[in-house]
Amino acid sequence: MKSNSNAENPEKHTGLKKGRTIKSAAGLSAVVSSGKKIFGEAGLLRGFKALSKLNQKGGFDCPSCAWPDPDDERSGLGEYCENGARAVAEEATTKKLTSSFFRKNSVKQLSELNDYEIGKTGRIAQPMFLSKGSFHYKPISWDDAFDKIAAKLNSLSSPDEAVFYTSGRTSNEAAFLYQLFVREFGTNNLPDCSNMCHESSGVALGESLGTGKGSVKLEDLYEAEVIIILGQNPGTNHPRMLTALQKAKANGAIIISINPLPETGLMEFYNPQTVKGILGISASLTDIFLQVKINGDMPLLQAIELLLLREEENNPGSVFDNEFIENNTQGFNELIAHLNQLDINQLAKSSGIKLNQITEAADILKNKKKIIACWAMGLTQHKNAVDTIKEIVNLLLLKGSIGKPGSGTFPVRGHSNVQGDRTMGIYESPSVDFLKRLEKNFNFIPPQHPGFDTVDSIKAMHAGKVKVFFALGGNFLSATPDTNFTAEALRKCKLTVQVSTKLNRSHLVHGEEALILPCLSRSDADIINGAEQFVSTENSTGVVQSSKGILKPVSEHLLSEPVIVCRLAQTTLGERSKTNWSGYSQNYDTISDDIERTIPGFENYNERVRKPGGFYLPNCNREGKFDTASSKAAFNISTFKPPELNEDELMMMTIRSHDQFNTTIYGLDDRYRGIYNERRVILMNEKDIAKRKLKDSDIVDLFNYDNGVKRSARKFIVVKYSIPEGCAATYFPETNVLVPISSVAEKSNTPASKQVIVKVSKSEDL
Ligand SMILES: Nc1nc2c(c(=O)[nH]1)N[C@H]1C(S)=C(S)[C@@H](COP(=O)(O)OP(=O)(O)OC[C@H]3O[C@@H](n4cnc5c(=O)[nH]c(N)nc54)[C@H](O)[C@@H]3O)O[C@H]1N2
Ligand SMILES: Nc1nc2c(c(=O)[nH]1)N[C@H]1C(S)=C(S)[C@@H](COP(=O)(O)OP(=O)(O)OC[C@H]3O[C@@H](n4cnc5c(=O)[nH]c(N)nc54)[C@H](O)[C@@H]3O)O[C@H]1N2
Ligand SMILES: [Mo]
Repeated sequence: MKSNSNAENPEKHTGLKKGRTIKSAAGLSAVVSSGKKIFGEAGLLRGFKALSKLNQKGGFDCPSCAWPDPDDERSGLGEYCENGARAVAEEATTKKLTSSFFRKNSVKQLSELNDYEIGKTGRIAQPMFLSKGSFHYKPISWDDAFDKIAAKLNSLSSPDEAVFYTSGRTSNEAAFLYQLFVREFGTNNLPDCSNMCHESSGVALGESLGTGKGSVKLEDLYEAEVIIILGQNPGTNHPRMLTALQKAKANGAIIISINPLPETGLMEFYNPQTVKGILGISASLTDIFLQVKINGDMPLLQAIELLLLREEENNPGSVFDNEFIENNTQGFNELIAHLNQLDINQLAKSSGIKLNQITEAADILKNKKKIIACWAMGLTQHKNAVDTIKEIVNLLLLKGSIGKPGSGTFPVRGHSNVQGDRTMGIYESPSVDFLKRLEKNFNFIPPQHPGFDTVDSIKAMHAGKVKVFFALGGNFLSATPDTNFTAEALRKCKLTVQVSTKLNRSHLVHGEEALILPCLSRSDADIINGAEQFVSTENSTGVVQSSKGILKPVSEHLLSEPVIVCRLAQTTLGERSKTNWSGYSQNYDTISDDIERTIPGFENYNERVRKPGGFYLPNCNREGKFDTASSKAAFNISTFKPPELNEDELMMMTIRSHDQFNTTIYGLDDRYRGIYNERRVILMNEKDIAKRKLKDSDIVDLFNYDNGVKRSARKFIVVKYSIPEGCAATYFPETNVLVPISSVAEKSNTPASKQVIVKVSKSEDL
C-alpha cells in the first residue's frame, strides 16, 4: 500500500498582497532583513558566527549561488548578500526533526503542507526509514540503513537498475567519492541538477569552443567595454554580481540587458556594502534594455550580427576582428552566407524588439572589442537552447572577443558547486580518457556505456527499468519536470534514498521503501577523531577553494557526505573494492591525493587548496586555445523556428521569486516584483488579460496538452505585469506539473522549463 501523498503543492492561496515594485535591488534594507532572518532562525550567536566566515578566505563557501569571490582582498563586512545569508539561515536553524515529529505526522499529512511550511519544520536529526506499506517514517541506525541499501543494490539484476542523482551543493570530495563508488558498483547512471540547469551551455560551448566552462574571470568584468546579460536575474539569483557590474560600469562598461521582464537589480541597484549604498544612492546598471519575447534571443542575436555585417561591408576591418577569425575559427564564410539570407525585419519581429532598438545595440557593439556575454536559465531551458548559446558564441567570435582580457563567455552557474561536481566526474557520459584514469588508479574496469541523465532516469523509472533511486542532496521530485509523471516514476521504485539536510517533497513521494539519511551542511563543523576536516568547491570562474564549516551540528547523528559515501561503498562493495574507503573517511586529505592523481589541473592539490583564495583550474579559452577536434572555434548556423502557438495559448516561463532557493521557499514575497504573500500567481500582459475577458487578480486554471495528455495547474492569481504580449511567467516548482517530460532542449536533454505552452481559463470552481 502507498501513502497516497500529494506530489504537488496544495492548491491553496496564502493571500496575495500587491505593493509597488521595488525599483532598486539590495541596499541597507536587504542586509537588515537578512540579518533579522539569520537571528530569527539560527539564534543571534550562531547567525553572527556563520556570517563572519561566509566566503572569507579560510571560511566556508556560501551554499547559495556559484558567484566567484574576489581574488584579492575580501570585504570586511563579509562577502555575502541577502540571499546568501538566507541560505545560511535556512541550514543553520537549530530546529530539528526528532522521531516524535515523524510519529505525529504521517507522510500524507506532511504532503499537505506547502513547500514553505515543509522547509520551516527544521533539520533532519537522525536516519529515518519508511517500511513497505507504512504511513510514518521511523528511526533507524546508520548501520541498518546502509545494510538495507547494500542488500537492495546487490540484489539487482544489473547495476543499471539503480540511479544515483547529485544536486549541486555536494563538495568536490563527496562528489569524487560518489562517482567512484557508483562506477565501481557498475553504472554510469549519474544524473545531476546540471542536466536541468547549464547542460545546454556545456554542450554548446564544448562543441563550439572546446570547453564546457566559461572563460571569464571576475577581473575581466572590470575591463570589459560591453557586458551583455541575457536570461538572467542577478538581483535575486546572483546578487553579488551587481556589485561587480557596478564596478565594471564605473570603469566605463556599457550594459545591455536582454530579458522579457525589467528585472529590478539590473535596472537599478543600491550597493549595501558602500557608504553610498547605505545612504540609498542608486545607480542604474542597464544602459540598453531589450524586452525580448520569450525565446526571442536567437533572432535578436542574428539581427545584431546582420547589422554588424552590413557595417563591416561598408567599412571593412572596422567591425569584425578579421585576423582572429582567420587564425582561430572555422565556418565564417558559411555563417556570412547564412546571415545574408535572413530578413532583418522578420528577425526583429520574431525577437519582439523594434529594429531601431536593435540598431542601437549593434551601434554600441560595432566599435568595441572587449565584450562579455553572461547568461543563465533564461537561455538554457529552451528547446533550441544549445543553438541560441552558439549564437552568442558567433557574436563573440566575430568580434574576436574570446581569450582576451575583458572579454569572453560567462555562463553564470547556479548551485554553489555544480561546476565542481562535473569536474569530479558526476556525469552520465564520461569521456573515455576519464574512465581510463579511473581504471588505472583504482584497479577496476568502469562501465563504458553512457548512463541515464535526469530526464532519461525518470523515463526509465517510469518504465520499471530502475528499481533503486539514490539522491545525494536536492529535491528530485519538485525540481524535475512533469511532477505527476515523476511521482509515478519514483513510486515504482523498490527503494528511494535521500541524503538531505532538510525535509522536502522528495521524502514524501517515495518508493516501496524509503530512507532519509541526514547529513552535515556547508556551515556545520566536520570533526573526525578530533581533527577538523574541510572540503572544496569550484565557482563559476573555475576557482577551487577550501570550505570549512564552523557551526556545531544540530544533532550528533549527522554524518558528512564523504563519510556517508564511504560507508555506503564499504557496505555495498565489500571485498570487491580495493579502494581505501576507510582511509578516506578518516582524513579527507587522502581524498584530495586521489583527486590529484585522477583529475587534470589538481597538481599539488593539498598544498594549493590550503592557500587563501584557492587556485584557478586550467581553461583553454583563456589561453586563446580551442580544444575542439580542429583546434579552431566553430561558427554555428541555426535557423530560428518560431514556436507554433494557437491564438488562445501563451508561452510561459517558470522562474524564481526573490524568496526561494530552487525548491526551498524562504518566504512568500517577491518584493522586487511587487508581489507579496503569494506564490500561486501568473504574470500576464494586460492585453492578454483583456483578450481572455479576465481581470487583474482573477483566479485561473492553467493547462496544456502534450502527446494526448492534459496537464493542469489550478488556482493561480492573475497579476498584470510588464511582460511582452503572448508571454507569461509563473514560479517554479508550483508549475513544474505543466512541463511535459518530452519537452526538452535538443542535444542537452534539458527540460524546456522556460518554454511551456499554456492555456489560461477562469478557475473551474468559481
Ligand atoms: N536566491 C537564489 N539564488 C539562486 C537560486 C535561487 O533559486 N535563489 N538558484 C540558483 C540556481 S540553481 C540557478 S541555475 C541560478 C538561476 O538564475 P537565473 O537564471 O537568473 O534564474 P531564473 O529565475 O530561472 O531566471 C531566469 C531569467 O531569465 C529570464 N528569461 C526567461 N525566459 C527568457 C528568454 O526566453 N529570453 C531571455 N533573454 N530571458 C528569459 C527571466 O525573466 C528571468 O529573469 O540561480 C542560482 N542562485
Ligand atoms: N520549472 C523549473 N524547474 C526547474 C528549474 C526552473 O528554472 N524551472 N531550475 C532547474 C535548476 S537550474 C536546478 S539547479 C534544479 C535544482 O534541483 P535540486 O538541486 O534537486 O533542488 P534544490 O531545491 O536545490 O534542493 C534542495 C534540497 O537539497 C537538500 N540540501 C540542501 N543543502 C544540502 C547539503 O548540503 N547536502 C545535502 N545532501 N542536501 C542538501 C535539502 O534537503 C533541500 O530540500 O531545479 C531545476 N528545475
Ligand atoms: Mo541551477
